Amino acid sequence: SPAEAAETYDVVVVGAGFAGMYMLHRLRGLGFSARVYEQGSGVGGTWYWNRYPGARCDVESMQYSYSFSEELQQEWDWSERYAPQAEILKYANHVADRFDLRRDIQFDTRVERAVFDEQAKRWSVTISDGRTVQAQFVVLATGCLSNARKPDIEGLEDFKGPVYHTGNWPHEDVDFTGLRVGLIGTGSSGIQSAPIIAKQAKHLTVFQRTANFSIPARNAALTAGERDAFRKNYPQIRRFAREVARNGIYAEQPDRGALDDSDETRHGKYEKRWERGGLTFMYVYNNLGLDRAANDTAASYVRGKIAEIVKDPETAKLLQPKSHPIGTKRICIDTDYYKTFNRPNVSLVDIKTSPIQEITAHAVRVAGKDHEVDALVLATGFDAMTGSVARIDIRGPGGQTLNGKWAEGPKTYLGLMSAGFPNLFIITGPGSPSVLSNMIVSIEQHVDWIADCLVHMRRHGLATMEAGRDAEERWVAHVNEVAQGTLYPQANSWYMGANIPGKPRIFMPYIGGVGTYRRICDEVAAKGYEGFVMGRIEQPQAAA
Ligand code: NA7
Repeated sequence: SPAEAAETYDVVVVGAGFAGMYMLHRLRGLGFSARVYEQGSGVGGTWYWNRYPGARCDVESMQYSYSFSEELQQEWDWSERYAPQAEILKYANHVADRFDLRRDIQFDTRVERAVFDEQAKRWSVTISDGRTVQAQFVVLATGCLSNARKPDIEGLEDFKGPVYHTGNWPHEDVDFTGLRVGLIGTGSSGIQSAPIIAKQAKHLTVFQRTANFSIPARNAALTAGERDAFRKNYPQIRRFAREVARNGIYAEQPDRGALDDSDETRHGKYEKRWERGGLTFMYVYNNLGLDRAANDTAASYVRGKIAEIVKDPETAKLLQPKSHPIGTKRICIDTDYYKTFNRPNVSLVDIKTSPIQEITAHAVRVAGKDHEVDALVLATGFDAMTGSVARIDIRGPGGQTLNGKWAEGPKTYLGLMSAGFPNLFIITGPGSPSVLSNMIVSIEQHVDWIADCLVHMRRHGLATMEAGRDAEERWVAHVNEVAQGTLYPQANSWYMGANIPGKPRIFMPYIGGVGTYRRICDEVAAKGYEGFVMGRIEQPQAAA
């Protein structure tokens, strides 16, 4: 039959970012046949697409790196405390070469469709070159922030100059010299790119809907001594990141709440953290994400800093976030963001009180005023966590679509599988810590768990595995309950799907912490994959 003639693999992996690459490496090591399809022309995923000026990881480079290979972590030299995009992409390419991954990756290829064949108990996967291949398992390594979202602003199509999205940046250099640039969006991408664009452009106009909190990165070159300190202690550092730290990042863990300290002591601690820079600003106390009054102390400290840095009081006021508790929208890490607004060639336009009316051939119109620009940069974010999965037409037994099932919000068991879709795994999916963690730590945990699971199935002659409906319901309720115990759902964030018109408001990632989550996943596996439903390979019926 044609189906039998088709290429067949044990596993099809969708995406060759950090998740897909490591998945491939593990599968090969275990003797599974695997094929990876990647829509980009190279590896790296997020770091392949997000080439905007200033793109940089906000997790320190010595920790935002694979831990699965001792040689790899000992031999790679990160040059800075926070790696710039180009260096992370170089690292991804180095990994692909070092582990000879490319021969099993087909680039420039999208997975369009995956249909579960109930008879054969395997997936038929249709790819953009028109072919259909068969696989017992499909692993979605599609990334959480990979579906760039263009805003629905009237007239955007009529704009005569170039329009760039930070998440889909051209591979050739973009030069803004002499140009008036309009930047829409002030999340991480806008905040990282504004200072660089401002230095180049004739004028930069930043259109801000929601002011965001940002902490200075204090990026610097890494010294050989700093690198060695990490390398010598990697076993402890990695273990701590996996098992103890809530977010998969090795750092001191707070042991007290913000209100347990006097005003003066607290201020002193915030000062120290601000000087040190980076994400750990938020980990000075253990209740900033839980208690509004505690959170307010950190929020008002940062608002004070903004007022100190930004000279024009009106601009400073606009830049001070007021609509959400600090950290409930992903905190930003910047280099000279607030200072950028002291430059004579930078202006800030509030589009919260009066939204952009329309974009014309040469301008962005706000409150009846035309702000003339020659180029537009959209730093408007992503259809996060579910957007890339939704672009694939996934059909389980009985023809049920994953998009249909997730219409009211994504439902998974452990973020790993969704009931009704056998043999379909998701790496860092909704319902797992994913975007609330050091992604590489979460990726490695998921890949290892999936790899162990496939070995278990092979050993026990199991053909299918699926999330049980009850287990899934309980997990969804638990994810929701844990989120409701925090301040996070108070913000209109992409964690909540709030940035996409019409997307259901559900807090998607699991906020219970990376260590706790790992223990839960390990216990489930130890209990014979409790909550999952396994199907045996059927004995062939006697032929009639
Ligand atoms: P984000 O964090 O989603 O930020 C997008 C920004 O664009 C944010 O300021 C949005 O305002 C703004 N936005 C989105 N749509 C519009 C429209 N239609 N009009 C005006 N402004 C708009 O994306 P990033 O790329 O910066 O960062 C994503 C993650 O990548 C980041 O959290 C890190 O984890 C790395 P809003 O806040 O919705 O009012």
